[in-house]
Amino acid sequence: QEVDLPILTRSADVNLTRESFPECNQTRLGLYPVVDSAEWLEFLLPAGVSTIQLRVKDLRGADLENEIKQAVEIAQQYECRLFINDYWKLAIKYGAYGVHLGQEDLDSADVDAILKAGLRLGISTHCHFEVARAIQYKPSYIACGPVYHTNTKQMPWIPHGLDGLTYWRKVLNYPLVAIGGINHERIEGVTKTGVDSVAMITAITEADDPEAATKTFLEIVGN
Ligand code: TZP
Ligand code: MG
Repeated sequence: QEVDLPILTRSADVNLTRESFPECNQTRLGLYPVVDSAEWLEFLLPAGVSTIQLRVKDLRGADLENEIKQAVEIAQQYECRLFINDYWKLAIKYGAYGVHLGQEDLDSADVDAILKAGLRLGISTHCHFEVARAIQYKPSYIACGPVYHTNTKQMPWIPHGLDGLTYWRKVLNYPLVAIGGINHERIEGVTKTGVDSVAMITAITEADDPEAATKTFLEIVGN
């Protein structure tokens, strides 16, 4: 049987603003490369990157810990905001700037411990439900994706496109990171939506000249 579902509308007084969430980081993050080794930090930070994420998926134990420790040391040397993906305990242990968590990580991570230790929190989202859930944690930013199709991560989500991103920008007055399939051709359009930051993996790590690509992206997005 078909049921008429109410259309949910957002009234002006439930606008989600930065001011409603004083815990959120007011800093505009700018270009936000996502890399899988500390070595990438050595390479990209001298080029002017000031926000970066270490997303290691293939190391365990001492190797993993070492990679995180090294990355934190390099980031501190360049006063760069380093978010550690997934490994929030190690991020706390080594004093990273922040932690980036996916929705599945939220089930097990101790978000209070992260925030109490003074680390920032970033959360991945892909739909209304996840955005609503993420906001309850009062993160420093919300990552919204995929903006475009990406080969980097298998996901069941239909890309938002620029229209979707413009929508999120309009309804979320909250630090917003765009991610997914963003490259040279697309970065200007993405930046024009007014997002606070543009995250990229392959457009930087698989560029013929990652340093030159990074510098070009920095000119467009800032840091
Ligand atoms: N989350 C949403 S899209 C994505 C992640 C981790 C992958 C982004 O990689 P790329 O290579 O910039 O499309
Ligand atoms: Mg994760």
